[in-house]
Amino acid sequence: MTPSGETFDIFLERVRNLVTDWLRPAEAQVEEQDEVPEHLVDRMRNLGLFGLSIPTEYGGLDFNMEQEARILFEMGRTSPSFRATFGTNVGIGSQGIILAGTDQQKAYWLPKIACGEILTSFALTEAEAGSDPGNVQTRAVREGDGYRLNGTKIYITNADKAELFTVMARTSDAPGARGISAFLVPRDLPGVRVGMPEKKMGQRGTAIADIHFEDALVPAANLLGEEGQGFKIAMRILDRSRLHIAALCVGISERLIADSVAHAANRHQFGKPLAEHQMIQAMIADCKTETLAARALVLETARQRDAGTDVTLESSAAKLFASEMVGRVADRAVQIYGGAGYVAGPGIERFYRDVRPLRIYEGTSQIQQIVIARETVKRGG
Ligand code: COS
Repeated sequence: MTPSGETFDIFLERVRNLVTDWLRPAEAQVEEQDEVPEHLVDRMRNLGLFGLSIPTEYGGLDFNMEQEARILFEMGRTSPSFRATFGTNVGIGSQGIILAGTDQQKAYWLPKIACGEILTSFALTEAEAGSDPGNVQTRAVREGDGYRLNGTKIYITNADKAELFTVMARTSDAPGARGISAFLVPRDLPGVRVGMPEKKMGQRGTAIADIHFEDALVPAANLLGEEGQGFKIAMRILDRSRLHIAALCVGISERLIADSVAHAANRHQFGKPLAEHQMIQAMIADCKTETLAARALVLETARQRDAGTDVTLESSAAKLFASEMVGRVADRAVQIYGGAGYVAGPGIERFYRDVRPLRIYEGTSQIQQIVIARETVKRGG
């Protein structure tokens, strides 16, 4: 039940309608203007999407991971930039507070995050630390009742608009992961500067930008958890967000299959619809089979997580499989559409570009393979 007494199924129906009636018709506009229109952000906000994972006592909907995955399946059926508007608030920008925040930090920040009053970002990546977060060079040096923060983060999603950053910074010379701490850094703190959004391959409408910390004095009360726990906090945030991204991949794949099938039914070659040509059918069959497998893996992992099981391995497996899978599906969709898949009109080439970073952010496919292999060895099979 949502706080307004709706069942989850009714909520899901409302998400589906939002996607069909409002978001899909605006896809070309978002692409052209590189911006999600504010009235559509308002619709997502009013539905409660910014706080779907946040406990109800802080104004969120407190949906579990399986419910979140089902919402992502629906959101995947449109431009991933819509999902990105609230994705950081639901996951990487808020989960540090939920996992390790003090009562005061939770009470102060979570209500603003849940209702979408503020946007949040997760600031881990640096020039020499992306896949290797143990090498974070941003420094937080203890000074009086705070920390002096210096360093630069790069490629930070939603940094252009976010008002709160979860920042990983080095607080000691302890080797690798052990010297890293997590901080809540408000954007308006003197010494915090956000760079210009990057020009990028896809996902227009979502900005990624640098954040520069130049002698920013962060109050000690903004430390998340204890000193030296930042790496583990980041890993736990990513464990969760990898599953969130995997669910998004499934939704996008389902959209691409629906579009491809519609196109294949309507376009005729050699006197019959494309859908009746066996080589096209083989591509449709592969897309569908892999998507069903990814969907099942995501849902099963989400259920296990909701039951309290450690799903580090399974989240990485879901992210690896689903993000690689949606890349193949987008490639086949272009192939099924032929020339129409290469030109801008039907939006297939846009998805082809939009799905590419899914194999990179929240951990590359190669990082997921490392996690899966290590965990498998640890578990003995
Ligand atoms: N949950 C909780 N703790 C974890 C963890 C997890 N998922 N993964 C690792 N840890 C802990 C380890 O147990 C270890 O603790 P101890 O020092 O107490 O033994 C500590 O963290 C360091 O772990 P490890 O030695 O395995 O760290 P590595 O530097 O070898 O890195 C990987 C491990 C590769 C898994 C990690 O660096 C990673 O996930 N990298 C990708 C990061 C990423 O996704 N970046 C994308 C940009 S952010 S959008």
